[in-house]
Amino acid sequence: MIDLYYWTTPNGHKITLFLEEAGLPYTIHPVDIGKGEQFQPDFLRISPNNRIPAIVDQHPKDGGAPISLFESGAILQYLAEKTGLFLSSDLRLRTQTLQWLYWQMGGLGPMAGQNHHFNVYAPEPIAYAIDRYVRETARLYGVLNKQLSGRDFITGDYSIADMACYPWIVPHERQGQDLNDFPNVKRWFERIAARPATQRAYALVQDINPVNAAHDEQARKILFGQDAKTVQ
Ligand SMILES: N[C@@H](CCC(=O)N[C@@H](CS)C(=O)NCC(=O)O)C(=O)O
Repeated sequence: MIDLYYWTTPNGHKITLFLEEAGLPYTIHPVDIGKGEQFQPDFLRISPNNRIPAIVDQHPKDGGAPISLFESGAILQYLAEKTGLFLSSDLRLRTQTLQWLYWQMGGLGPMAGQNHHFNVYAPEPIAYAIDRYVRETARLYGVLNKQLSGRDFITGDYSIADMACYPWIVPHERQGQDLNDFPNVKRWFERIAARPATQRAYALVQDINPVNAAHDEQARKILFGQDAKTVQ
């Protein structure tokens, strides 16, 4: 059994995509990040970076004590290694998949995240920041589009690299991107959206966070007012 500490955000969706595909039993513990639940001491013990997602694997492969883990890329890799699914054991394929997983973790995720921040959440529009992140997001979409040329998925078969990237392409409109400019990404996107496991993963939003309201003033303070004092 996997305990999943989750909220209905792109990084949260990565893990439900995996768990639904793999059919691993899991229990969701919602962490409403707009209400500050990521600062509860029990959660911080598992996720000291006060971010979702995090997991606790109650029955690790080695038969030892439960393992807890934060960082969505590390969680995807751990679950793939636990199950033998969505990460090839072939050295070359595995290396390719991990490379694109870390491309998402270090590039697409953070850049699209800043894009959302300046396009949607910033209290006033800052043209330079919006332009910078919309352009960089477009560049990354272009890189992904090239990689997907002649491939159904990022490294051949559906893998944890696809599961990491897909949730960050879902909000393409609010990132100022048009999928028609990236035809390979568009086909890949539609292919993943049609998977039953993807539909089950995204249907969880209705149960966990049905209103999915824009952040109110209090939530913005919690999410965007953090500094070193917040974590000390
Ligand atoms: N690199 C981390 C990023 C996680 C992250 O940014 N999570 C956001 C939601 S998508 C969060 O928990 N935010 C809470 C906060 O900002 O306090 C990962 O991939 O797990």
